[in-house]
Amino acid sequence: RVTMGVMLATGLSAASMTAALAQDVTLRGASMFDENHAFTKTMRKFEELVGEYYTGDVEFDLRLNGELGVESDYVNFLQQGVAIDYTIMAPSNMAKFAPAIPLMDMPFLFRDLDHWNTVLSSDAFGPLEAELEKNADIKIIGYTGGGVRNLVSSGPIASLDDLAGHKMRVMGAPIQAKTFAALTAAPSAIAYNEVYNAIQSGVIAGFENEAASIQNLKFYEVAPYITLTKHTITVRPIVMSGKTFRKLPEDLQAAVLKAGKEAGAFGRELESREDGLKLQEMLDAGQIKVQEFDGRETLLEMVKPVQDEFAAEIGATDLLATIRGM
Ligand code: MAV
Repeated sequence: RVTMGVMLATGLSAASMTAALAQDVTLRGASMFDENHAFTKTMRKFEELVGEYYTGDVEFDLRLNGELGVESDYVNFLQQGVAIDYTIMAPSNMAKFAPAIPLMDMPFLFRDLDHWNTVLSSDAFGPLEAELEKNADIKIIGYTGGGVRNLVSSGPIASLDDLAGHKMRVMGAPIQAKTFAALTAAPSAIAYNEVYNAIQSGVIAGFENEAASIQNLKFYEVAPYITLTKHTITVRPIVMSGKTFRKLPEDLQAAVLKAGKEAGAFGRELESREDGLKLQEMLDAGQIKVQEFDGRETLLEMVKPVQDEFAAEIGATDLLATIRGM
């Protein structure tokens, strides 16, 4: 770290001293949740690790509880380089800037947790990251996630018959709506912070989500039925605005990349381990009713053509084949 003393001794001007001092950086992050959610814990880990790896001064200002909105807002902020510098985000919430990115969190992409782990520890998603950087100027610095998404609804859904015409909220990527439409449900894209009210007022009968978030935002109060379709194991990039990243001193950039990668690994282990426990906690507390879905294998067959069509549309047929073959 360059100190004033060093600068004086080496004859640096007052102007460059001011410039060096002004490099003290504050990075603002956003979470839709409180301190107990795996995403918030992962961002706290990221902050801690950056602090460890960077010798300069860097501060973090993480805004919790959706103070700065939801992911569909965050993606605009990051793209414009305003309001926030980093967050954790569902690929499907970045679709409007990068049409290929929702392949990462497409339902039924992963067979199981092993497959998910294998894909995430490879560089298979490289081309999708490149598209995001080019189109949205958003940089993926790590991957967290590991929650299993299930149907969450105000009434029971036991089988395909109950799913027919089921009014449910999906994330704003076209592939999400197409997938659930292929399963005969009636999906609509609604902002995450409107879901609770939409269910409560009967506009929709449910949505789909993972245990950590159902618990943190108390969705069970309006939608206590969890149907174990286990259709998605979440992939959640830790992202930074390219506009922020480029402004950072080089050694801080290096610290951010290293910390992002490691915080991601921390978050994946945490959320995948806690997923079943959180379901059990809600069950024990009498907050949810959990049931199996009769005919999960059929769902897989129904969505495969939709996946193939989407991959062809975004020029990712080979990539999808590679991921399926891993
Ligand atoms: C969960 O809270 C998370 O997976 C988050 O990343 C998503 O944006 C959200 O669900 C959602 O369904 O929009």
